[in-house]
Amino acid sequence: MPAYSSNASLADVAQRLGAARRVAIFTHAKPDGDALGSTLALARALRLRHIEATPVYLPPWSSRFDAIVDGTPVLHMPADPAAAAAWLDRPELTTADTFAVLDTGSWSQLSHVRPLLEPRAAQCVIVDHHAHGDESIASVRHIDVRAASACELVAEVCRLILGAGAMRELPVSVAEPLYLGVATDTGWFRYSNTKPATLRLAADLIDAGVDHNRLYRRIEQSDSPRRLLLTQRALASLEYLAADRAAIMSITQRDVAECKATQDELGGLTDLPQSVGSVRAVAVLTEVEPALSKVSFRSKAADAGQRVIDVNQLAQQFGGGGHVHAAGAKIALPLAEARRKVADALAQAVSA
Ligand SMILES: [Mn+2]
Repeated sequence: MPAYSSNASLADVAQRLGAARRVAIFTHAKPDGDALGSTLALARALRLRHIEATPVYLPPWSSRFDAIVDGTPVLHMPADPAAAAAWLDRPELTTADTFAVLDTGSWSQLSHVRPLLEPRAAQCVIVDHHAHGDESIASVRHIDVRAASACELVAEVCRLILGAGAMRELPVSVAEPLYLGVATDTGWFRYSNTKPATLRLAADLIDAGVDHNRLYRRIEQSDSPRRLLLTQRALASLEYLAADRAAIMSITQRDVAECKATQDELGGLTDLPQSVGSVRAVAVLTEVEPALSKVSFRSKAADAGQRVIDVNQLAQQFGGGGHVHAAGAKIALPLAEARRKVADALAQAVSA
């Protein structure tokens, strides 16, 4: 695995971005709350300093985030690869003097914008909390795997850019997306990555005026009726492995079609099997195409005397990656075959 580490402080990053004139901000494909929150907070902080900053989102986009974006200028890249390639010629992108990549540092997550970013590495800044990535993307990098979310790091960058004495002095327009990332990447403060500093930052952001329950309703309580039907299909496919120590589920394209669901309604299904006491790790597969499947892995933190189940390692066996307790991969196999291979690897991981 090539090296992926910091060569700059958050103050260096803030100084670099604060000196820019026009900034294009990128994050991983299929943005989650942390990806959206970190990019939106940075764009709003820079705009308050009269720097033209534009977040760019790679599909698929979750419509529940529209209420969070709330009029801030953002760009959505077209899903069609040919259209996406032509789209990269937009002046907002080609005339930017600085590029920021947040909550990822991996070409595999940025493949559609690689032709734009690769020749501009000298003008590019990464702020990330993932364990693996490609240093070649950016000449300025701040990578901290101890951070529970990219927003924990970007909060400090925003504070410095705005010259705020404390986080609770941030404008609410910046504090709100930061809170979104801090909350969602910690499973609303339930996951093992939640630290005292995470909760202190969240408290400061609420002091800054964030309506945390409104955010919770927008993000966690806004599913369509179809989504619960899809959950029913996933549960119908549930199987326990290795004496109930792991659980696996899968969703077919037919399930998605029959429930009239959309791609962005597939996330979060990994939470359900983790409600079972004996289950230590979970895999959920989705059929992307007849010969392409996607798998999401989750594992619970180890209790005293238990071995850590590293799903990042498990995902790497399938050409993917992520974090110790949350990772994923794309597998070029039909769903049934992918499910058998994942089941074997998962059973071994929780038994070994
Ligand atoms: Mn993140």
